[in-house]
Amino acid sequence: MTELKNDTYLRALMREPVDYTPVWMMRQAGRYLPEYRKIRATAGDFMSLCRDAEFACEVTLQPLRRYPLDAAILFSDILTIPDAMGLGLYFETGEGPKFERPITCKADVEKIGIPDPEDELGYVMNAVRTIRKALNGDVPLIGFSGSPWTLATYMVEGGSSKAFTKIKKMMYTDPQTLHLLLDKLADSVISYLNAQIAAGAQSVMVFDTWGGVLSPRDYKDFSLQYMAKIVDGLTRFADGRAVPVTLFTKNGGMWLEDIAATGCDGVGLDWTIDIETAKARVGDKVALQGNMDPSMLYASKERIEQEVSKILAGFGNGGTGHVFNLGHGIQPDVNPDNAGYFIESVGRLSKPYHQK
Ligand code: 1CP
Repeated sequence: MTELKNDTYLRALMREPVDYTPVWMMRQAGRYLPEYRKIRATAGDFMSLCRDAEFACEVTLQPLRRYPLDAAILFSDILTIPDAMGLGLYFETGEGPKFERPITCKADVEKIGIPDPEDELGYVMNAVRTIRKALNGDVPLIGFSGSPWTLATYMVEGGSSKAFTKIKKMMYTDPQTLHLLLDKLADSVISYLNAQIAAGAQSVMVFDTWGGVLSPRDYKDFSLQYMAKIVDGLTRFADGRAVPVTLFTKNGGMWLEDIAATGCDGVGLDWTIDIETAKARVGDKVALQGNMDPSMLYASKERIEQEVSKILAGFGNGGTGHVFNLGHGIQPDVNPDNAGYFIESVGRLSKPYHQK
């Protein structure tokens, strides 16, 4: 068992008392930081950065050197699983991720296997072990994965999408094939996240970035059902303490009760729901993570501070069970000083909510 110097993030997710509201930022390692751009240029491309444990460790730690963050997040990507399944991930400059061999039919789905996390995905586990050692118990390390539905959108569309026509066509014309794919993905995510936990991740988060493009019924059948299977299959205790699990469906505010009912510890919120409303609906069952609009970081320091105050007040007194975050990833053209001001404001303004 390792002694953690700052376990505020883990305590808040388990709804235990804390001295202030912990904070981290989705995509906190990334292009808005000049030191990230420098290492990325040295590595050559994004996947070379992920495949090299020393590089991945360095970029994970960069935001922690600048800001008083309460958690580190593994530097990797959700698309490592489909890549390990043989789909051939590549990045075209300025165009985002693409696959050489997308999934088009049942035969394609039948061909793919569950990747071995210590073999095809061994580079991710090496990064987890390297980062955990380098963190030296300062703050906890968050491991992560995409949700089966979100991974499937990239695998069937062949990359990023706006209308999701290919996967929706499959959903409405050949649902069995899609369910077969989602089930294989759920098994892969369980084995991948459990391996991250065994390698040293102290909390895990599932990103369901595209669950919110589904109708309520389809969300339950094609996304939530598989996230619930994942929650059931995860290691929930390691290294002498609980390993909290957070589920984040972007645009999922309608389904908070259903998400909380999976048995997860934390629910990630985007900015399209008031945290006060979310707390009233599910705050007795789960912790909440969020939920400032990432574009607020373009605003003045006064405006950022005002928004942080509103969100803290919305969550209210007895403020445990809140992990402050943005409602989605930080934008690459944000001024790093504004991110710093945001993080510092959460620490300073949240203390009164936690006085005993
Ligand atoms: O340097 C570069 O050009 C690469 C940009 C980049 C980065 C920094 C990509 C490609 N991935 C990442 C890192 C990443 N991705 C992390 C690192 C840890 C951190 O938060 O600091 C994480 C957690 C992710 C997760 C991820 N990748 C998600 C889920 C979260 C979200 O933002 O919604 C998704 C949807 C992806 C796919 C992906 N990978 C990369 C890009 C540009 C995208 C998005 C493409 C799209 O919009 O469809």
